[in-house]
Amino acid sequence: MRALIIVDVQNDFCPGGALGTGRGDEVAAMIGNYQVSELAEQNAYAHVVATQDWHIEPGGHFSDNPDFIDSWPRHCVADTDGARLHGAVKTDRIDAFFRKGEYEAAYSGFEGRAEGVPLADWLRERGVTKFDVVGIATDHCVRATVLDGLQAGFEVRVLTGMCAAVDNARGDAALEEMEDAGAELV
Ligand code: VGL
Ligand code: ZN
Repeated sequence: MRALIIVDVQNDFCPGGALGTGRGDEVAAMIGNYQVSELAEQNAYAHVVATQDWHIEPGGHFSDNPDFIDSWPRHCVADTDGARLHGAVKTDRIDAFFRKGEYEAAYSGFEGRAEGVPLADWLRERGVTKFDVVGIATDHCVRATVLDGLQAGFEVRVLTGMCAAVDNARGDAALEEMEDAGAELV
C-alpha cells in the first residue's frame, strides 16, 4: 500500500510567511488539486498524511542572526497561523498530522508524531510499504523525510513538481542526493 506524505506546506513557508519560499503558494495549490485529482480518486493512495513543523522552544533552530541553513528566523510556532497548513491544502482529505520540532530542530517527518504515534509506526501499522512525497522545503524537510524513509525501508518517490526549495541550487543538489540514496524522482 502506498501513502502520500505532504511535508510542511505551512503558511510560514509560503510567500508572506516568516520563511516564505518563492513557489510555496503554487505548490500548495498544485497539491490541493492533486488531492482531488483523478490520481487520488483512483485510490493511488491508501492514506494521505501531513507533517508540520511545530516549534515551542527549539533552541538554536531559531536565531536573531539566522544563517538560513542551520538557524532560522522564528517560524511555525505551535498553534499560530504560520504553523497552519496553507489554505489550498485539503485538510479534510488528510488522515493524520505529524508534528515535530517542539523543543529542537526536526527536519524529518519521521521525527513527527500524531497523537503520540511516530510516522513510521503509523504507516507500518496500516501496511504501507511505499510513499510519495510532496511539499516544502526540498532542501530541508523534504530531503530529510525522504532519506529517513529510505533508511526505514520504504520505497519512496518524490513528486518534484510539487516541491519548493528555500534555495534552488541546494534544492537541486538535495534531489540528486535523494536519487542517489534510492528515491525515484517523478
Ligand atoms: C524547514 C527550515 C526550518 C522545513 C523547517 O520544513 O523544510 N525549513 N524549519
Ligand atoms: Zn523549523
